[in-house]
Amino acid sequence: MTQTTCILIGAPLDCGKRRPGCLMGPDALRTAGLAAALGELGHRVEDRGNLRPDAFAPDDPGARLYRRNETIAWTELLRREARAAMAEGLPIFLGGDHALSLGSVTGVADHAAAVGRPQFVLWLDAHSDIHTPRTSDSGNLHGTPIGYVTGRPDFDGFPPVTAPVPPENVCLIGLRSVDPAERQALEQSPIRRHDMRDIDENGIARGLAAFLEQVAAQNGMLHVSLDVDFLDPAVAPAVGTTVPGGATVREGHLAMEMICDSGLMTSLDLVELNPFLDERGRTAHLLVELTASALGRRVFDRPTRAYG
Ligand code: EXY
Ligand code: MN
Ligand code: MN
Ligand code: MN
Repeated sequence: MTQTTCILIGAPLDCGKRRPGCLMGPDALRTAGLAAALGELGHRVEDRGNLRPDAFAPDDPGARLYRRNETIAWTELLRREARAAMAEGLPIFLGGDHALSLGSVTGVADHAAAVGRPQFVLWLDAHSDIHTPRTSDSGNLHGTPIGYVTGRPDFDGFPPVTAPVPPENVCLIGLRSVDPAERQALEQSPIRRHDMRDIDENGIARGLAAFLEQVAAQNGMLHVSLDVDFLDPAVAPAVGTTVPGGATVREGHLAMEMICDSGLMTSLDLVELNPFLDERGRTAHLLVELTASALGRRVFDRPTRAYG
């Protein structure tokens, strides 16, 4: 693939859920060799270090929404950083839990709106993350980014979403844990969704290829959000929200290789890595390998598949 400027943005945000540890994610990804792997593929790699949010009002530990003020501060910061990085290269957001995407996705969508192109989002996750603060029964904001970026209501105090991602531009792949309120929202939504049964029956390539065709046909920008729990916990144990029956290593690589072949990816999140739960760094290493596949690593070159 063509040389890309990969901008690594560390976001040690750990406020989207109760179980701590994702704050170590950016450094685990660095330790697992992310920059070197991308450099070996011929890309320019710029590591911007770890972000730190501005001061925020203390969160009430007993509040229904967990660490809301802190999440808002991260959202504002990440949105700004994402918007700026989009003008300079391909940002790779090193999480941090999935609340990171409230900021990364709104920031890249702001950029897409500014350049007059539609924004698309590919969400690789066991969960649909489409709650709003009102529907979430856990109060954990890492379960809400799809709700936020598509413009669902009730995100009081959060930055207004001025460039919402149209639900028909979102594709969820890997689903196997969906709360009743999320299921209801999805059933009324044009969001594309592929649960694990769909992957079992049709393979991961079919739904993904159809989505990539849609992105290409509209000259879209593609944000890919990779949650560790998309993968089966047997191969990716370092995540607090394991759900058995996830994607295999091969399905993960095929998805990443197809994304690479499409030439459509313009930004990437690597989220929910909790190094405290890892086994000798194997999950961090797998994320590095998958990212390398998304950015051109191949056993053999193949004729590139044209989309659109
Ligand atoms: N749906 C559940 C909740 O709202 O608490 C679980 C959310 C897990 C979200 C992980 C990051 O993908
Ligand atoms: Mn998630
Ligand atoms: Mn998840
Ligand atoms: Mn829930």
